[in-house]
Amino acid sequence: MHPSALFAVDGLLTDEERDIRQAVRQVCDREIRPHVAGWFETGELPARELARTLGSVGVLGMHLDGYGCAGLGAVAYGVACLELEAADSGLRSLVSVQGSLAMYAIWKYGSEEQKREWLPAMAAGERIGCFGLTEPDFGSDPGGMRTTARRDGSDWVLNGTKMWITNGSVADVSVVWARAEDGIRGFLVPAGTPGFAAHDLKHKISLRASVTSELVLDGVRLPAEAMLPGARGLSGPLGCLNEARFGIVFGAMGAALDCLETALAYAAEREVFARPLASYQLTQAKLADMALEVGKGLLLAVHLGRLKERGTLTPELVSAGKLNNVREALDVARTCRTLLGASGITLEYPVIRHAVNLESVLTYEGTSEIHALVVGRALTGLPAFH
Ligand code: TGC
Ligand code: FAD
Repeated sequence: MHPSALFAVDGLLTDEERDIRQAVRQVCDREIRPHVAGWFETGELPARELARTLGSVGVLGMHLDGYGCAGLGAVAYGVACLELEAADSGLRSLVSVQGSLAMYAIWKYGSEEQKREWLPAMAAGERIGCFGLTEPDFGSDPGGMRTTARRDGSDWVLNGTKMWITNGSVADVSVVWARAEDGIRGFLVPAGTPGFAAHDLKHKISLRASVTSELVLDGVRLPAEAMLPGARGLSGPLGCLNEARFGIVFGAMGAALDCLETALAYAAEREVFARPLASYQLTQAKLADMALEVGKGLLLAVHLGRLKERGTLTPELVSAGKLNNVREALDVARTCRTLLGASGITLEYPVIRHAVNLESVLTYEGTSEIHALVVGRALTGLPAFH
């Protein structure tokens, strides 16, 4: 039995959602799976080519309406994230940052001109975006950011450094959050603007099939129209994070499912003490526990998706979903790794790649501790961040 069949989760999807899931899986099987271990090993990703491929199947900004976007539902977007992350978290990251962070920021807070200029090309994968919130000294606490936006006549001048930015050096446009006189504001910084530079961060041992960069803003001069008019305060960037975190609730279960499928197949083939590994009670207990966690995680993801489609999904629930599903996916990946023995540490199987990727997923888009504190605040009414 396929692990996701245990809880009959497929039956909760519409025909359209199942078709989308199948279409994304086919693209991953054709364009990503044969190469992804190699990209991970070399730490090099053909991001531009991949963006075009992903744009051609319509997954970039697929949950947004208009401007070349498909306007699909939350669960449809979720199952696409699931299939992408079953291939590699880095691919889901590319899509999350493009669609849920950069495009969403423009779609939600941008002017009509900004939307028309950027969204259709970004949906097609012709242009890439990134989202610069984190700084070297302010990750969990973005409200402390030091990047500033100062008025000079009608222009803006930006100074500061952003750190750990996915798609940074390949982006045509960076959505940069900076402190202005009236609070935190978002700015669209086109690549090549004088004073702007992006440097890739090397020596990662997680999320290697993903571009991660530092953004340097040294007196970057922008016209007045570069500011996103609809966002003021921390609620601007945090509103985008809700979108991307939602995709991860599904995505993490994709990585977990890929590990579980690999471990099931391996345990059926591998003989230890003259019997298949799968025939031992200890193995079956591990497999059963993992199938339960994946099943529960999928049910939670679909439930949150349906709430989002009804407009009743709250940030606390998104935090609960991200906290649970990433934590459990990482646990599943580590347990699957044990079932593969020494083979589990090689890139011949996807398991260790998923496990080390999920270490990043546990940290970005709000660490597990931050999400626990968000849920804790919702339960007690007492904020414990400071
Ligand atoms: P706090 O006082 O709670 O709130 C400040 C303002 O923000 C509003 N707000 C939210 N709005 C929308 N959605 C949410 N989830 C929101 N949470 C808070 C809040 O209502 C308030 O609005 P207003 O109008 O009253 O001013 O803020 P705080 O400074 O105490 O911080 C709260 C905390 C810690 C939860 C928040 O700072 C946080 O979430 N920190 C984690 C930062 C984070 O997740 N960074 C991610 C960077 S992007 C990334 O990692 C991309 S990875 C690549 C990929 O996705 O693949
Ligand atoms: P810190 O905030 O310094 O946290 C260190 C530890 O302290 C963590 O365990 C944390 O949970 C804990 N901690 C923090 N506050 C508290 C508290 N109040 N109580 C208890 N414990 C606490 N950011 C972007 O803006 N855009 C991107 O595209 C992006 N992509 C990323 C890609 C990768 C591969 C990675 C690894 C990160 C990316 N990030 C991005 C940054 C990411 O969002 C931050 O790393 C994350 O928010 C945590 O910030 P930090 O690393 O500064 O850790």
